[in-house]
Amino acid sequence: MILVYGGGSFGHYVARKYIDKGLITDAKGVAEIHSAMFSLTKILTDQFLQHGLPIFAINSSSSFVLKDGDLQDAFYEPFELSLERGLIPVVGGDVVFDSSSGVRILSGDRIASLLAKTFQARVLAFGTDVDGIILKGSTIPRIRAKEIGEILDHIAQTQEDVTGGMVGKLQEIASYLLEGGKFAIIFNITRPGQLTRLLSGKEVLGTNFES
Ligand code: IP8
Repeated sequence: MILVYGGGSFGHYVARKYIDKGLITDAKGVAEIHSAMFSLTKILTDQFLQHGLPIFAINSSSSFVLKDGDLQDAFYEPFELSLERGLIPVVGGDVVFDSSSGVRILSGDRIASLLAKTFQARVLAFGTDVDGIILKGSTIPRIRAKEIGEILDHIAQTQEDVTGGMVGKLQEIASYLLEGGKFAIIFNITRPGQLTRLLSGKEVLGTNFES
């Protein structure tokens, strides 16, 4: 298992102050966002350690470099080696360098999809605080890759999240499935037992995505 987390009230709150057309050019802003994500990483890793779990934080700013917003370089070896050595790698959305200019936010959603593709994950699972994609009050149980465009027309873009919220997740899932990914799910990680069920291969309440 590789864990990926988003910016939540740490990264997005600070990033909103500095981001302009996807770029952060103010060095102080870059440092502040990075530091906010460090604080979140510390809280997360402390929680895992308190439960006796060998969590191992990997810095996304040192693992990924973009060019014009697209992935230019990725250093996956620390992920591979930590899995091999019995550690649980964890990485978060963060500021990453763009070799063309400035610094951009690389979302946890994008990182999760890159890692799932690279390590041929059984499932790319997005744990959220809702029961999946909800339209007219009900969770859509299954969506095929080709239907995602139509679903996107009905989903509202959030202002709080600099990387697109649920829209960003759907776009990421669409390209993951297009690039050969097998299975993705958006589920409610705040419901007790759901993650355990998912990791044991059992069905959970959520929206399942297949190519
Ligand atoms: O919440 C964004 O990650 P996301 C990280 O996965 C920052 O989009 C720094 C806002």
